[in-house]
Amino acid sequence: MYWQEEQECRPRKELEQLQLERLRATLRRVGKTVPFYKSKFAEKHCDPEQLNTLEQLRSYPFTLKQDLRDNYPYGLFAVPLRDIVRVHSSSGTTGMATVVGYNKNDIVTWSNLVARILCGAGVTANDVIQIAFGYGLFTGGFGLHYGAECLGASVIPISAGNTKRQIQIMQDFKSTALVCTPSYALKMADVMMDMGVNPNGLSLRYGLFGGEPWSEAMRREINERLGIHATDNYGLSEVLGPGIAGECSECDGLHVNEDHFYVEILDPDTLEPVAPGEVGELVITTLTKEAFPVIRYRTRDLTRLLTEPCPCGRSFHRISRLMGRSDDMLIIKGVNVFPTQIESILFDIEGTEPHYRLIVERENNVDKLTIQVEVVESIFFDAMKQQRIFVDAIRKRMASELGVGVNIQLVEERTLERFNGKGARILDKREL
Ligand code: DLL
Repeated sequence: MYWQEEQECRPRKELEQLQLERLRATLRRVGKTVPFYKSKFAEKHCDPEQLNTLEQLRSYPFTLKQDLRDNYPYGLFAVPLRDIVRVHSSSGTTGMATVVGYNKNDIVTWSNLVARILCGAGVTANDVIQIAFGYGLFTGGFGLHYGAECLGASVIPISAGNTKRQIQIMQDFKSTALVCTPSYALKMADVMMDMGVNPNGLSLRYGLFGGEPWSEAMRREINERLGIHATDNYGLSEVLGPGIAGECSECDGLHVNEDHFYVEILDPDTLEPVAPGEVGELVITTLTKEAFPVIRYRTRDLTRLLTEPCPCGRSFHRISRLMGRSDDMLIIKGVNVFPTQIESILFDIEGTEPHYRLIVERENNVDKLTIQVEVVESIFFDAMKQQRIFVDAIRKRMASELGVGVNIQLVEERTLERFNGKGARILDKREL
């Protein structure tokens, strides 16, 4: 149930005191060892010795992805390169790569934090974990791998891709837990069907999915099709990789490993804190990282802070399922639309397949969003009139739930791209 019960269930008062001590130590250290923070702190007259409350962190400067790029590759490291035992890098979808490093202690901490997430999801040392995240500069593969080994589970480091082989191995090696992106889990379900493999005949029981936004409806679909209990876990390479937050078996928000991360949820425009329960941008400060600490890192990920106690007994606050990145948010005719909202609606409509693509164009200065969605054969080949009724129903539902009109284009099953890693379902053709 817990990996580090004492830490995961620590009374909040003690937790906050520990956070304050760790925060002060981190600020003190980066202020001395990282020139970037030293000059930023001086500019804003921030003195870690004067930090007496967690709230006082609000006067400290933010760290942006651009700051990591400007200091490429090692400029923000807080220890000499000889102490670094691992480097990861995120290419991102746009722009230059960012580089992060870990020393020996960081790897031990990271492994334990991922072990907590695995345990929270119900996985134990008796499980056989198939890790179908890419191994390499991406933090997903190695992050989950070390966590699973730390837990004492049997690890199958298969990496992403070669889906038929994944399923063969899943059958032969009796994998009980699958670790990958939710997009890839769906692809596996499709390939199983093609191969005539009945998921109920497998040993699979758990799915730990993360690395990209997904909806509650997609969880239901994956659970049903693979016959598993799927949980969500969140992280980002600039801060750690996986291991920052994960769901317990309640599946009602992701517990943040708050003894290692201090989180703020801020209004992305005013950068002021939003009230608990309100949506805002997640900003994270590391409390224990040695090689690559980050102060007030603006993740661009949007979520809500859930402060009610969880029946699981962990004292850590939760964040709600991530809505997506603020930079993934589509603004269609001035209305903010998240791909995960569209996904939820589509998954709810009988006859659609869980595969879609969003195409955004601008015609005569007016935005146009076309949703291509796969539909089951019977609908695709339906009489024109029936098909029109179906399309109209989806269009109406989208308009009422999203608040903006969209075009719907039905496509035949198996025509849209499938993903081995993070899904890329948006094609924005506008020149903004
Ligand atoms: O995706 C780390 C990770 C690997 C987390 C495996 C969980 C499992 P990056 O490649 O740096 O790191 O991408 C980080 O992915 O800022 C979010 O926008 C998105 N993301 C990650 N997990 C989730 C999630 C890894 N559970 C970026 N829900 C983040 C929604 C997620 N978005």
